[in-house]
Amino acid sequence: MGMHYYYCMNRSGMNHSGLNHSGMNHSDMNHSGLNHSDMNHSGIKHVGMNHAHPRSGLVRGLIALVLAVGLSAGLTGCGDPVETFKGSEISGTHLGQGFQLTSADGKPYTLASFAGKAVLVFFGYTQCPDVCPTTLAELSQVMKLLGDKADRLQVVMITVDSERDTPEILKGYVTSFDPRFLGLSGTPEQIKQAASSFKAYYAKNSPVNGTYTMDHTASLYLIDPKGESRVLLNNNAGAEAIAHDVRLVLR
Ligand SMILES: [Cu+2]
Repeated sequence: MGMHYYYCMNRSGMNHSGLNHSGMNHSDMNHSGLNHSDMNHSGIKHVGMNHAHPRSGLVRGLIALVLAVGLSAGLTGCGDPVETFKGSEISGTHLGQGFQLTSADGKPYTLASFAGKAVLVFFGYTQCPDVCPTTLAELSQVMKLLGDKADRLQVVMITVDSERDTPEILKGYVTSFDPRFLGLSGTPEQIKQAASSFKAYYAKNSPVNGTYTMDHTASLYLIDPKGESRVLLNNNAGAEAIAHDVRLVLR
């Protein structure tokens, strides 16, 4: 099963073109027409660079395919289109490695804290007028769709607005959508580091009438139970598509 899985990864990993079109499209970057193209492109390049041996991967993938066809019966998997991620594959990018943040109860978290679970990470803030509440509602729907498997998924919202989002406010906000959701915060420096580890963007807008909004990347990052970043999903991908990809990384 392990080997089989590996080949599946390589096969989907070969399709880099998907990232250019659906990976981090600019609608993800919501709120205003900022130019994020540099960041987007570096993220995409990073994906490509990490596939250091595409050719040997291709050869091995083909061998696996021949073996799978030859051995045939009983083996489902690589050839089955149902197993393709709905989001964009980001395996090998190691996005999110190295962050250190804190929950409302003061517990420190890194990606390793979630070992054995799939993790859906996104950046946001509790006073967000539209994108964040919509995303959280969608993710609470994902939890329902997953049924028993929801216990193997951790949804994590990382605040980009530590100025207003105290750990308690953040916790109250995310758990109002699902009591299992986790809000993570940290010092401004830790949040900056977390965002940069995901190649995520955020910025505070100029205050209007005494209040302000934040721009932020709205993509969902799906991490597998081994702590590897696997899929980048649009925040509006839909609960079905998100649940599908979560099930896939939980196999
Ligand atoms: Cu938001």
